[in-house]
Amino acid sequence: MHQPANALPGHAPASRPFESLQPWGWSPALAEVCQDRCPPGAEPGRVVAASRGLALVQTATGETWCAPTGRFRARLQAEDLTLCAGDWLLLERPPGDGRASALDLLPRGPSLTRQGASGRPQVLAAHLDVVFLVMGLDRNFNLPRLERLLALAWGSGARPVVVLTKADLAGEAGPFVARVEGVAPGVAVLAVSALTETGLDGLRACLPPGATAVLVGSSGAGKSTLLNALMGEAVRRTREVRASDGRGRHTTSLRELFRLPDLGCLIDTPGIREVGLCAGGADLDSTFSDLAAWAASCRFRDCTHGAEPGCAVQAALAEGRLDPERYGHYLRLRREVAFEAARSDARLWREREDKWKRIGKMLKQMKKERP
Ligand SMILES: Nc1nc2c(ncn2[C@@H]2O[C@H](COP(=O)(O)OP(=O)(O)OP(=O)(O)O)[C@@H](O)[C@H]2O)c(=O)[nH]1
Ligand SMILES: [Mg+2]
Ligand SMILES: [Zn+2]
Repeated sequence: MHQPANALPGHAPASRPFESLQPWGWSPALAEVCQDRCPPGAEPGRVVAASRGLALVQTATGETWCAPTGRFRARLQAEDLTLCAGDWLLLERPPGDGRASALDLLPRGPSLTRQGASGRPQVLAAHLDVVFLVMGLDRNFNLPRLERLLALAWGSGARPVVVLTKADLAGEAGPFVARVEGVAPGVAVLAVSALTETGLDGLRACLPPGATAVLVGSSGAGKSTLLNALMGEAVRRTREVRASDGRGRHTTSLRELFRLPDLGCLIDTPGIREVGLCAGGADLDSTFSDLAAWAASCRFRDCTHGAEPGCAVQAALAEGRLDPERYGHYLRLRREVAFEAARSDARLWREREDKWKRIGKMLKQMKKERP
């Protein structure tokens, strides 16, 4: 499946160690952190895929499965972290073929985070340079959903790029591109077809060697098909969308990182059913940068752009410069982020109270034992 970066067995040379990980996204910044945190005998590796506490990791000498040590697992649990594709780990390998142990997680760079089903933030992919927001030019085309994905992508800290796939089905892609540009100020929009291989160079240009991107979008958008086209071989299964409603069949089930020949790394993800926004993972100011620009001249600094006097956003609405529908979407997403922030605050408070209750009980118990 994945080609080892360096086919020779054994450890990388001590001078400029782990250089062979550069095509996998290893950077001087990571090397610096690693120097501080890597215990002797341990080495860094990038998570290619993670599932049920196990991670498939690319190291300087090849691919290996690993599981967190008990101590590291406890830390992950305490900090509410789950390993994900794109993470950088420090691991230790026993001599021979035994399974490696993960010891530590290097601080995550830009990562894509959504509100998980459990009400907790869920990191989908880490150490990203680019987020490809994939939408098909068939019945998959849906601007409100794209706005939500844009909020996540901007929140990641990586660069969002909209990829309109299946351009071969659209006839003229120009009008679609223009509509997307209307809701995505400041974002590059590419129209591509994996079928006819048009526009793929635009994607390649976003992914030089050493860079990492993730493909996100709903099921059936054509994410895995794009990955296969860029890989030059079918590494992932793809399936036609249902004829009845044009929806995908959730063909991809695991988030997985691939190294593209002569390019960077690309993480394919399963179709997102619900794009839940969370307070820490979404960035509405960048998503609605047109509104944010007007908001700067509102009379009140904490203007909510509702009924306040001197509201520049309301003025833009009244003068027809701001589309009422876009304003409505903005309000809806803002409410959602505020709700999730409040919910997460409540959860943190509950956890803190529980912790103090436990400590109180422990103290009582200790007093009983040693009066
Ligand atoms: N005509 C045309 N069809 C495409 C293109 N790209 C993808 N498709 C088709 O769209 C369908 C869905 O593609 P997938 O790549 O499986 O979609 P996905 O986004 O990976 O879906 P999930 O894995 O379920 O999230 C398949 O039948 C593809 O052949 C394209 O550029 N042109
Ligand atoms: Mg897929
Ligand atoms: Zn205002």
